[in-house]
Amino acid sequence: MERRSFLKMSAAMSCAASVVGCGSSDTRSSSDPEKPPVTTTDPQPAAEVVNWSACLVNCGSNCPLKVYSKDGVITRVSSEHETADTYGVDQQIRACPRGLSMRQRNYAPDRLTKPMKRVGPRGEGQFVAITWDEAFQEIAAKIQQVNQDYGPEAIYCHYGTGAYYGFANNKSTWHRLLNLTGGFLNHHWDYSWAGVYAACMASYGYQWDSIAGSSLSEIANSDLFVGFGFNPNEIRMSGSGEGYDFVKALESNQQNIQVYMVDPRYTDSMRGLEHHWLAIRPGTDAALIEAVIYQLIHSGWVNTNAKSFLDTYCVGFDKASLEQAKRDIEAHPEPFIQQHAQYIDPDDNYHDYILGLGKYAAQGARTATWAAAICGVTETDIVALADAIMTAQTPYITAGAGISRHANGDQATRAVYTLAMMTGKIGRSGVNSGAMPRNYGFPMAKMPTGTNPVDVTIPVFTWSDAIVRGASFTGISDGVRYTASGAVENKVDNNTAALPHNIKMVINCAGNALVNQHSDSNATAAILADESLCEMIVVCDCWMTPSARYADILLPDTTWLESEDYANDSYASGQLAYLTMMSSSLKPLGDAKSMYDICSGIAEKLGVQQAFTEGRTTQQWCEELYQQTRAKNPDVVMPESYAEAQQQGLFRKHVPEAHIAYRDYIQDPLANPRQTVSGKFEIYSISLARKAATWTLNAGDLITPLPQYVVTWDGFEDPATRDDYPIQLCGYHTKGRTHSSFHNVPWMREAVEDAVWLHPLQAQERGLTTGDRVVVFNARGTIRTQVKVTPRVSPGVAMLGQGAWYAPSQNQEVGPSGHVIDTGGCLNVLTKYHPSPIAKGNPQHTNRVQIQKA
Ligand SMILES: Nc1nc2c(c(=O)[nH]1)N[C@H]1C(S)=C(S)[C@@H](COP(=O)(O)OP(=O)(O)OC[C@H]3O[C@@H](n4cnc5c(=O)[nH]c(N)nc54)[C@H](O)[C@@H]3O)O[C@H]1N2
Ligand SMILES: Nc1nc2c(c(=O)[nH]1)N[C@H]1C(S)=C(S)[C@@H](COP(=O)(O)OP(=O)(O)OC[C@H]3O[C@@H](n4cnc5c(=O)[nH]c(N)nc54)[C@H](O)[C@@H]3O)O[C@H]1N2
Ligand code: SF4
Ligand SMILES: [Mo]
Repeated sequence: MERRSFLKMSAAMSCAASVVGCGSSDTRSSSDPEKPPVTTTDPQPAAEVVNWSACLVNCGSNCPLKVYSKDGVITRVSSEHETADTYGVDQQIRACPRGLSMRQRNYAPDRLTKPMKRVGPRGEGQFVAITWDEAFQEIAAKIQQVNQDYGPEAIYCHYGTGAYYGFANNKSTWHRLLNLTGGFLNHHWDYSWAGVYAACMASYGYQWDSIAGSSLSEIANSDLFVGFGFNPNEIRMSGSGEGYDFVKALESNQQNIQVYMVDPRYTDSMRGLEHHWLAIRPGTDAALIEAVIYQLIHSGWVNTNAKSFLDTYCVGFDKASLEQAKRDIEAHPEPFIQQHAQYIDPDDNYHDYILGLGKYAAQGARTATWAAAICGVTETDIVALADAIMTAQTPYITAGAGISRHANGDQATRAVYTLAMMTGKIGRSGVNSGAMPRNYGFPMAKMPTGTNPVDVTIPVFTWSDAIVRGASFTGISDGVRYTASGAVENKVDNNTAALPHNIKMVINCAGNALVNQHSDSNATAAILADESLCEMIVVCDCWMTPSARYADILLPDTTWLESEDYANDSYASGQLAYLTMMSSSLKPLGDAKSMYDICSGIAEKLGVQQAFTEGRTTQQWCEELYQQTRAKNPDVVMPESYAEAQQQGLFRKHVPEAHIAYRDYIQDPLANPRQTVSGKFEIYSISLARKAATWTLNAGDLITPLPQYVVTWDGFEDPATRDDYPIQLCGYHTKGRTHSSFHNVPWMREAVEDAVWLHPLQAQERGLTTGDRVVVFNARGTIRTQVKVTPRVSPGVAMLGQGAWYAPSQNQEVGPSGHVIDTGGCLNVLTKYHPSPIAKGNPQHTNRVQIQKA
């Protein structure tokens, strides 16, 4: 892309984002792009060549990129634009501005070019260059020593979503290596969806049903759309992404659809597409939903319209339903299921809970008046939403994962599922279960990782605590699980799983979740800085990120554009599937090596190189895996060899049939039982009833079998923090970055400037106007950033895009919290390390803060 058109586009994007001051973006955008290194003095200019590569960041699309270069140096990066661009036939898989900024990212001044070893105190960022041989030797020696002194459970391979290669990705390489040397501690869940998975297992029985809702294209057949924290136009921005699918489905809708969006922020997924924006307070969706359901029950609508659905397909609506479930489970032939009967309390049913009857008489009814005071949505709007749901024949209800990344987010997600059940219409065309829509990926072969001799995993969010006290982690206190999965998922956490040791070695590859993306950055940094706790940290990245500064050994990886590999369309590219066979004409910067070559080098030092490589080079593996991929896709015309496929670059596949959630179960519930304890949809989760009775919870946490709104730490109603920190601060995934990725690209910082969004009421109280420098703080830390005053956020709420790079003040300036100010504006300086009650997931959107002029 031409520099000028990029600037125009970034200016347009800046205005669309309504960040600060977009009046004169064209003239402000005067910074020159990075100068790529000059590698030739040849007076005869080299010809420009083009290679297919891909953007392998974690936004769910892996857009193909066309990389133009001369003599091994990138000249420009463009997108796929060869086709006629007919939606659903040959639509262009256009990259967003992040992918298109890859030239600047590739040559960023903070690129890592040599293996390095820490010299100063850990975290201070002082390194010396070492040879690859020294790096391999040190890492291999430490793997052996930690294995001997503690055991393989003390070697933890961390989460990292920066490089979705088909071949040399971090799991295929590092997991394969470590499985050959005694094993390692792995994690279950991810930072994205931990609470969603746990919610889905409790309500619908199966983790992966959480991303198998009805296809977005089914919105075309729907007469009501209700989205909770649903923002595909900022989080799935690819030409093949869900954002485009969503807009197209609305465009082709002939059902006079009404669109309700429930979000504390007016997002780009609205822009007038919505009829109603319900500006909710973060963390209060369950209260809103309870009041909507109160309208459904109290009006008699449920009795007439949904009761037979609830009786046939669900457990827990009323006392009779739970009494029946108790009898059925007492008579169940499988002892594990049978023992759950003791935990079922028929008085704890949803009907009584919502109407404030029986056991819940003292609590009172969940009326619109009650909910409005909590969630900030007016009574009138709550009643109108309930009316819309009662009128609709084909309600499509869905939720993004933002609502789950909260203190009680597991249950907020269950509340959405329950709302979908209460409509009594799941299984029809146009209707959804509340889950995220199903997407299709291009089937692709990967290098096998082997079997991990370590048979326990920890919830991903708990790794930092496992460095401090992992040896006391058990299944019932910290969510440790055996590695069994699949049909027994509801059973695996009812076990005696325990961790034998604290984590002593961390391998962090293609991730910035050591300090930046994990919660409570200041406290986490202190844990990492203590060399007596974690004895070695290995980081493999392409740039000097905040997490890379905490490395003992720092390994420079080649970038996507420098790699020979392949990638599919990842996990959120809607109903188009594709495969990019990547090639490169670039000279990798410095001594960077691929993850495959890095792990192969370590494998040699550990005497397992042959087993690791099976004697194959990268090219040979790609050829082998290409052939396997080809065999998996007989419907796609693919050339004979990997090399020819690299020339062609891109392979597409349309997925013909839309998915309708639970159609099979609704048609024949006995033949298609759910994997819940009862085999049905559970409004009252029987496995949660067991957990509520048997788990050891953190102070203040609560597990309820029903999806209840509860008052949480740092929530809207939290009595402990609401006076000192009167503003609710909620994060979101900004289009200016993918998490922390692309933060170091000046073009992107210019296009979407970081700013904390604040409602005019709170701004006025503080004398703040757009562009003012502010400090945002709570008991955990202080960040400094700028403010954007806008009615695009709920009153009393501040919103901040997550992922800015943690940068504690170099001259040790201390903020109102008593901590060194983070001048980078990293949201995680303010987030709490407090795993959610059920999933033990990351509640990073639940925060309370104070904001002042800096
Ligand atoms: N541009 C961009 N795209 C991305 C990413 C990125 O960083 N940048 N990250 C990718 C990844 S890995 C993931 S997991 C997904 C994340 O996608 P999501 O999990 O959907 O993203 P979030 O931005 O956290 O939340 C979505 C919306 O929920 C709203 N929200 C937050 N709290 C609440 C609440 O309590 N109630 C309601 N009703 N709404 C709430 C937010 O304002 C936001 O608009 O995005 C992916 N795509
Ligand atoms: N406060 C708050 N925190 C959050 C979230 C939130 O909503 N709020 N969201 C959470 C979610 S959903 C997620 S998924 C996580 C994401 O957390 P991460 O998985 O850490 O994602 P990124 O920040 O994108 O980091 C990717 C890393 O990979 C590196 N990288 C890129 N390309 C390559 C490569 O080719 N090779 C190697 N070796 N490295 C490469 C990048 O430089 C970067 O350091 O963050 C979580 N953190
Ligand atoms: S939409 Fe996602 S995969 Fe595509 S270019 Fe943008 S960040 Fe990369
Ligand atoms: Mo994520």
